[in-house]
Amino acid sequence: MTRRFAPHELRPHTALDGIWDFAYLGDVDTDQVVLDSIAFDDLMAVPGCFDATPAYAGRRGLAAYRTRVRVEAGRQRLVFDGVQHWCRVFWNGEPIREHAGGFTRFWAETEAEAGEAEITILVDNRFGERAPLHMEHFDWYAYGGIARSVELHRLGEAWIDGLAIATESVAERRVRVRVDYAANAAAPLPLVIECDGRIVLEEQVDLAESGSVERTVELPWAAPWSPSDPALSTLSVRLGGDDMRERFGIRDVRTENGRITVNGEPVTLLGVNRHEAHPQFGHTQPEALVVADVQQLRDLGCNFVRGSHYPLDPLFLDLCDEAGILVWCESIGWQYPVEHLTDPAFIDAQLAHIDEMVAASRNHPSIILWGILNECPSWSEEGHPVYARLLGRLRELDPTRPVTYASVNAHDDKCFDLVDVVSANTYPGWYFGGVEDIPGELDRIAAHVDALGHADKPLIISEIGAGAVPGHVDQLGSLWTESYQSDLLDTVIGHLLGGQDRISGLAIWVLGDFRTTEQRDFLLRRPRGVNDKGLIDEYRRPKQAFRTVRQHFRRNG
Ligand code: ADA
Repeated sequence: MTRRFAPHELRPHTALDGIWDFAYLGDVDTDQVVLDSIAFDDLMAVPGCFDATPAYAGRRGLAAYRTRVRVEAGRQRLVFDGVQHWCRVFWNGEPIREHAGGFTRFWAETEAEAGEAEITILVDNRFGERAPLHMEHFDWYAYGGIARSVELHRLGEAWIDGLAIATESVAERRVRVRVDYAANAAAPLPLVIECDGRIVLEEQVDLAESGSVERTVELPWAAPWSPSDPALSTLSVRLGGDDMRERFGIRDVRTENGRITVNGEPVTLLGVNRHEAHPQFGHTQPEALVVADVQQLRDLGCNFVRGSHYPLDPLFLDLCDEAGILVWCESIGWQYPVEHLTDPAFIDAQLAHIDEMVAASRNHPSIILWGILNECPSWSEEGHPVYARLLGRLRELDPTRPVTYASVNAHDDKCFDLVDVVSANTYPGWYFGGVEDIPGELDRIAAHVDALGHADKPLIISEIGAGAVPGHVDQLGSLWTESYQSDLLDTVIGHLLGGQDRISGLAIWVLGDFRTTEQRDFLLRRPRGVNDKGLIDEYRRPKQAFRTVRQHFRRNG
């Protein structure tokens, strides 16, 4: 998997990205599939989304991927960075893991003999009970496949499962390091922590069969990370013969007096929402695409991006760390119905997904906010305990970052008491009212949130925007023209930056156009089958609004 630093120097590992054997099996019963009888009659790129390729465009069903790899004897760990959206993993024909939910890292383990091993993955992009996090009505196309990278790791007598690096004091350059490990047997082993090439801790630790070791280290040479000066450090942990490295930044995020602060400095968030989607690659993010997207974010003058509506590609986060772009990272969700939200299987799947999101992304200094459940029933009585549980899990896993969710209707929300940052999606001038109603609506949201008793919490407009069919213009500047979208966003930003100081963050909906669901009622509201509220189209060509937003953001950034 392409990262901007090497996560392991000692641990033997092999990238399995490349061209795999492929078979599209269709709408079959997964449990009836006999691996030996699968005719692998095609090839597929890994990472890649099979239903974004011309041969399988739009198909929903089961697909089989197969590759072979030579291994040395011992414990093998297959690391998947994201498979859409349900899979069963086989090692030499034996099932070793099932996983539900796309966009997050998970692994499958087995003990193996030396020699050639055959890895087969059944990947299902159908909707249903097996993948309760993904629903057909979501306003984006749920592409399927091994969408992110795959690696094979060989584990020894003891191994590191994860590192959690949290700033304790920016002034004293002090960080807390937690090493999660597992071992074949309880035993003492040497632990070495090195940062930026300097050894900061060396000791012998008594390991149990699994557990965590926590230590505090000071890094006096390390500069703090901030949006204007995104200084990064690399920390390397060696435990016996295994190692893991993470890149991080010393920084502190808080909410104080209605503002988000980074290292004590209030920030005004100016940015966009971004989907990880492309007509040719689906949810897969080729390096060239990620680099280009970050270039466009920088060109726009953004200091903020909301990863709508699922956990983000690790390379994108690496590049945001380097660019000093602040990130809202959220678990998957889009207008789940109340019944879905209260289903225990769904809640378990969300909790597992949140655990995976935090484990994979927690060390990125660019992430300043965790989010959940975009536009779900936070207006309902049933929603409150679910929001409390999921936000509680986030706080438990990571008490260092504020938590939020994007409310579908701030005027009728029942969960603002549970968050650190209040976030409201609103579409004045598009789904209701005209452009002239925008300032009043934004002010009304702010007044309502304050009246509820949350005046001390930062307030973000987490979505606002208008559709624009690329290249469409008319004399009237009517709906769907590039000029209507541009005028609407000009009004939004003009108001937010024109003297009001209650709302301190904006994520425009959306950076780029993207394909929506196949559901007919939705398609009738989405010309070309595309959500075209992008500042750029799905091939990243700028619309008029891109230039309008850039002028504002650059002037104020
Ligand atoms: C919602 C939703 C977005 C998108 C948007 C729109 O606010 O959160 O994902 O669907 O509406 O374009 O209507």
